[in-house]
Amino acid sequence: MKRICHLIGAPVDSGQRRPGCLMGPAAYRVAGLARMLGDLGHEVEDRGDVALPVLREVSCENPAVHSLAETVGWTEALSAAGRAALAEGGFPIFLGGDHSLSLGSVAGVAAHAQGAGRPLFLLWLDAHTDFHTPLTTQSGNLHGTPVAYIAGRDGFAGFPDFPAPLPPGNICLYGIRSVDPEEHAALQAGQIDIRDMRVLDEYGIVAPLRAFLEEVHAAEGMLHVSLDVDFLDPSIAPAVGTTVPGGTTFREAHLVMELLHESGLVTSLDLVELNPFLDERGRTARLMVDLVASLMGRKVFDRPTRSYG
Ligand code: NNH
Ligand code: MN
Ligand code: MN
Ligand code: MN
Repeated sequence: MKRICHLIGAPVDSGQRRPGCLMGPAAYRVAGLARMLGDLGHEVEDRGDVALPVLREVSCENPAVHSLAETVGWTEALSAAGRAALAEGGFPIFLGGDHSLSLGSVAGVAAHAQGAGRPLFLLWLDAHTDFHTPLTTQSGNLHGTPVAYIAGRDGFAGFPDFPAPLPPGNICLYGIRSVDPEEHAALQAGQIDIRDMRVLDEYGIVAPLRAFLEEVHAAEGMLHVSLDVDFLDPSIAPAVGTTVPGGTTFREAHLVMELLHESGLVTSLDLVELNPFLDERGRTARLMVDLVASLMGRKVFDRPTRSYG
């Protein structure tokens, strides 16, 4: 299926403390993202980088939290950008930027889905669950919070209300291997699907993902995919501030992307946490572009596969 890809640069660095993610959008452009999408037959509109609006003063009871006003500013600006892209019939691809950008990208997508009367599903490809609220985070890094915001947890004073929070059954956290105690307690109490590495080791990459995709298909849902670089094993993707051993391999990650392509269900995408300052001659940026190629239809042979449509 030919898409109109809207590239939305999100040079967000305020959700963590290791400067460099702001260079992510430039690195994806240098690595040839637009050319690759064009070669696959898609239309590409590079909307440039979103700018941070004038900031309001916002405060938080948790003294550990930093860069709150910036994060709220990015949330509002990126939400508007994502919503506009979908309203124009585009397929938004957010070029991050750290994972706090998903507070905005998913809010915009959720607003659109609500208007269109379609349920939204979320596939979170990450080593981490990002299920803190600003009140529970110990690191104070707000890139660890978007899933909680999307699920409608309390504690986001100062942020816009999340439009139509996702029911837990619509969220799948996949590739997980690092969870903080507060996140663990909150997730233990809820019903979010957690496909941690233990599950993927036992059942493989395919079955747990297909089960989730079947649910999206059955509900005629929209599907937002959020791809954190640390979903990948650090040996193949070193350009990230929070490496965690035991991540997905090159082929496992591509297989996830290939299954997503075949499903035809994905309607928006985040590429997050790439820190080009930590990269080795651009290899992580190039791998991320390569994974997007698989998600957008590149394959070795075109043969009939399982279809959901
Ligand atoms: N859970 C940790 C925190 O909140 C780490 C989050 N870091 C991430 N998330 N990279 O994907 O600080
Ligand atoms: Mn993350
Ligand atoms: Mn992560
Ligand atoms: Mn489910």
